[in-house]
Amino acid sequence: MKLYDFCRSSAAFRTRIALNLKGLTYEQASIHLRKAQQSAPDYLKLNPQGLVPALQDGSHLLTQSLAIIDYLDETHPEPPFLPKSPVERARVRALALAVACDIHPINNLRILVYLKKELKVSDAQHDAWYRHWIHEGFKGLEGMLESGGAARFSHGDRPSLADICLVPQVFNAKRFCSDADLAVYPTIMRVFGECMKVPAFDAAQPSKQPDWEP
Ligand SMILES: N[C@@H](CCC(=O)N[C@@H](CS)C(=O)NCC(=O)O)C(=O)O
Repeated sequence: MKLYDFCRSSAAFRTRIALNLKGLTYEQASIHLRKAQQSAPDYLKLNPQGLVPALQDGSHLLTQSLAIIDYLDETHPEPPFLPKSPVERARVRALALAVACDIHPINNLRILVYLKKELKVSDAQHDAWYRHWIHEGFKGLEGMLESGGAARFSHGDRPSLADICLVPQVFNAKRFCSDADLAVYPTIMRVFGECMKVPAFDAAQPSKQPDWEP
């Protein structure tokens, strides 16, 4: 398998965690977002949305991290990313979607670039935007996690789709929010700490990727 990837992309980071949890080996092709390689004609032929990740599996080219993760879960069922019961599956999906649909998209690179280049916001306004949406999103996520009780991970005692989405979002948050800012989300940060003890999560982090540059 070949993953079209970028070290700092949190959607690609989700996919790396999923591949690692399944114990799958994969080749990485770096699409440098700051150099706008996602908009290069050759890449747009692969993914017309101009986003990473994309995953090539044989003759299949898959896009959208959650669709890729579902595909991996369906083709390699162990360990499963979702619990068995419908109500628990719904909870895990809700936690994952709270990140992937409600937090991540509004702080994505192209949004931030538009704010700066087209709307001419200052650096301070740009950073305020970023932090505002992290806090709005994390307040809700913290409450959703708290209501699930004192599990080791987001749901239960093994990593799920919810953790696969949560960890990259915390990495993103740490770029603009201090540890003190994030300490007001003790459940998110505790679950994040538990996940990072798992080698599949640790190996997927941005600074451990071949295309990492600080
Ligand atoms: N919903 C998509 C989001 C993909 C996405 O937004 N990727 C970002 C990096 S995390 C990207 O490629 N951004 C390029 C850009 O904004 O120009 C997914 O989950 O795969």
